[in-house]
Amino acid sequence: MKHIILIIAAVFFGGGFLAFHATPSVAGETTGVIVVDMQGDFTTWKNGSLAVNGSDKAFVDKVKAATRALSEKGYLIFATQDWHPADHMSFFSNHPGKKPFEVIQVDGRTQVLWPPHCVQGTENARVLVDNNRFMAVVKKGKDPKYDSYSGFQDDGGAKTEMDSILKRNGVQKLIVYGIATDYCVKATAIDAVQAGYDVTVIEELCKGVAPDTSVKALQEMKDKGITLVKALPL
Ligand code: VGL
Ligand code: ZN
Repeated sequence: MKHIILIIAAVFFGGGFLAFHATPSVAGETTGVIVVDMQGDFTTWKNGSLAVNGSDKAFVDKVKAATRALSEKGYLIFATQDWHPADHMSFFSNHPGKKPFEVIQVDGRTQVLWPPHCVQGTENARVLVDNNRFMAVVKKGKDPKYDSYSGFQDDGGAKTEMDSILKRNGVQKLIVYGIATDYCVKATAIDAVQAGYDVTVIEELCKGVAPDTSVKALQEMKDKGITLVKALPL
């Protein structure tokens, strides 16, 4: 009986040991992946209210395939999810007389007024990549008073649980991609590099709201020390 328990324990802990070492890491550096805001409302595929150019089914399928491949190689996969209450301050409809994409000042901050999108509990707020791939899905933009492009913190400075979840999992390097290049991908990647992570953004797995702001966003990320690669080196 004792032997059987020992064998079971050895198999169990041995398996855990192998699984741990199967995680891609160089000199103890664990790499995580943040899949940013892959939600129906940002895609043309799902007729989203804030559909970003080029976010058709083929693009979403490419992101899904890349995420699956990274997951199967043992990378730790995380996601962000834009998750707004209906009375969110970023919706133009909550500002009488304002139009979609108008820019206003709120407490000294520049705010783009968006069409209502990613309203909590709605079909198009769902993350389009299979949920069982993720170690954690970090919701953001829940406070009606603040927008939150970054997966790490909102515009009022309130932190999400992203940094502590990554730290708890030993993550030091991050691969970041998703929607939108010029807003949530940019803000998440920049906050990640500022929090001390080594960050790589995969360009072909991102789509932007507008070409000019997307070009600027890529340059800004590069200037902040983020590595840009066209495609996954897989
Ligand atoms: C985003 C605009 C408003 C994004 C979120 O995911 O980039 N953009 N909310
Ligand atoms: Zn939003």
